[in-house]
Amino acid sequence: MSGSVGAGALNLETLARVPATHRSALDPRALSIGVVHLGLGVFHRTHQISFLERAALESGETCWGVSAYSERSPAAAELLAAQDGLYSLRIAAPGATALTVLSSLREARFAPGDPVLIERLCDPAVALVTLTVSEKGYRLDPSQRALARDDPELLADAAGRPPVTVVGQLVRGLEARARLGAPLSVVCCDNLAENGRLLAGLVADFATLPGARVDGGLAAYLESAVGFPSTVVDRISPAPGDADRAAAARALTVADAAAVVTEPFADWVIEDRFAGRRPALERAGARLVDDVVPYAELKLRALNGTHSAIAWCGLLLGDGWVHETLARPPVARFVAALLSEEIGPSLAVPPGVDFASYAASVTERLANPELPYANTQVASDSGQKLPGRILSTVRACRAAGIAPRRCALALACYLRVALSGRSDAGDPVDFPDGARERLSVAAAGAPSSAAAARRALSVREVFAEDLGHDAVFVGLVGDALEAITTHGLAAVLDAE
Ligand code: CS2
Repeated sequence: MSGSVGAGALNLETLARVPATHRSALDPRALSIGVVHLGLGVFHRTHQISFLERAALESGETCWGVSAYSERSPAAAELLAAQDGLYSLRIAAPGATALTVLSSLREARFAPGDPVLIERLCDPAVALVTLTVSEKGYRLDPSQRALARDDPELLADAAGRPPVTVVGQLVRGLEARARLGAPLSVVCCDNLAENGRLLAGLVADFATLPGARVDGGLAAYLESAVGFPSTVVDRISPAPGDADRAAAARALTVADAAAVVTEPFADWVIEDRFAGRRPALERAGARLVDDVVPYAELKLRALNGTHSAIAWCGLLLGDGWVHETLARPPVARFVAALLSEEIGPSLAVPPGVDFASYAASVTERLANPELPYANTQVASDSGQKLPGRILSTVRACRAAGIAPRRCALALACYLRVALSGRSDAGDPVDFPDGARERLSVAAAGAPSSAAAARRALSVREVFAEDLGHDAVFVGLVGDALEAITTHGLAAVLDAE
């Protein structure tokens, strides 16, 4: 990677000027590439890179440097390429902070159409592919856990152009690698239930898209030499801001445009289904287990479900940040009840986990004032996030005979802010979420909140077939939406 962007910027040459306390003990120049990563966002930098860095330090292996690709825009890849892959990770907690330049990111490029990505995927020295492309990045029909078969980009990739979609890139890389036969582990690190199984299904599905041209050898290779372990990833990592970059520059004495910030907590639970070699991730604290499903359900429903619920409440209440919303006693009470009366009792917790302690740690982490997380960031792509985070609890509650009242109130908050685009005080609220338009079209002209809820819940792409036909659930959401619309969320929460 080439690089300096100026004497004052972090890169391999200026690294020597960074105070030793802020440098990793791992020499970036000594690392060779063994990992390909798709989705070069903040979370990759705070999570997988930090596990790989620790694993390399603990094991002494220098063969797990990362070649990472941004997917949506070239911006992150350009920033990191200009810094020779170097960036600082700050860990922020009340009363403690640590800031270190990590070494493991060795190459940063823009994926769509890049032939180097396919070359890397065929390199026998690469044994691991990790992905953090967000729920949206897989181009799913969310209610089906399958590819959206009418997605024009997927169809164009399937017909054989240089791939622009994530699944298209994986398929083309795997197709080429199949000729080599070298094993590979593809590790999905997005917040989706049974994410490895899901991704394996999407890769297989690609060949069935209309007009798809896929090499006949791929299926046998997938079967015999490619592992798709499911995972659970956890580390709260907000989008960094100017103040974070300024703090990094002060500590490092050189500018770091790719600086990121995260919390002390980090978890990576991985199903032990690798194919071939892998980094010693367990030496970095990753947990290798036979079955990730209970861990995934716990994390998606208790942490992410709560996060989303707080964010929707916060947007209606006019708050910018998650910790600010959670500091409101009525919201804290609502969240506690959501966890203890609906999420906890409808969940099969993993062996050895005490749900009440887990729930307490979740609320403590989300309340961390040192790590402001924007309500709009959590609310983005809500339509894609809802099924695993909230609807799973709704279904489990219905099956267990529990009335999902708090889930219904959370969803009503989402519908209220998504449909109105305003806070309760009437201020405009905006967040990117493809489902909003569909829901607005469905609910347009509804004569009452109950009718708006009924129509919105019949949007199959978000709520699947079952929930729109569940009269009890539709009634709960309708009542909650009516109450919020009439009295405002603050009054509704006060009366809870
Ligand atoms: C958040 C997650 O933005 C969001 O949707 O709920 O990114 C959350 O911070 C992580 O999953 C924590 O591990």
